[in-house]
Amino acid sequence: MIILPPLSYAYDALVPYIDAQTMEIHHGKHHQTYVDKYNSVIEKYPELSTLIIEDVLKKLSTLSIDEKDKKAIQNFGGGVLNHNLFWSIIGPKKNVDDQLTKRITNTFGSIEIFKKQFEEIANTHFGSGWTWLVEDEKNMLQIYALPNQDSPLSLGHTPILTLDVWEHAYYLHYQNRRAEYVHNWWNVCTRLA
Ligand code: MN3
Repeated sequence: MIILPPLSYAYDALVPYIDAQTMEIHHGKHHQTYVDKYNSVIEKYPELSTLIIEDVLKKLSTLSIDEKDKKAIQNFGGGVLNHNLFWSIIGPKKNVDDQLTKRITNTFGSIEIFKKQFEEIANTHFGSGWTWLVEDEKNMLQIYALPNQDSPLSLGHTPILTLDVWEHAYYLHYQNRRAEYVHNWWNVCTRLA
């Protein structure tokens, strides 16, 4: 049984980039629903319910369980973890990760180039999903988008940064202007300047 982790900042802390009502519904309703639904599927599998979600998702493809439940674990377990990471890398105050900045610069050329590529992938992803900066199996940084609540953990990759591009993440304030949301998001992403 897992519980919804509280945010370490107030719902209105990210204004004007993310509005308070979006934050309240996104954390209090959407994220809570993923927690509840994950609990309801995982309780059928005592051997899985003792594991942390990261470990469940890492071995998801090898599990011999009902396919419908496997899909539910992928969707709801991913939904829980993706949001946990998302809330932890945004906030009202910058807490820049110098080592990550250096790695990104070495890989992509500059932070500006990286941000441009990340935004491009976020803006062109069709439908619901997340944009990811991950460390792949060769310890290289990669940017890509995954649909729905799919987690890079299931590909053997380690998530570093992630941006929620489901409409529920931005629609109240930005409506269809995803690119504006994506561009403004850097202001609240605490890990990069
Ligand atoms: Mn979301």
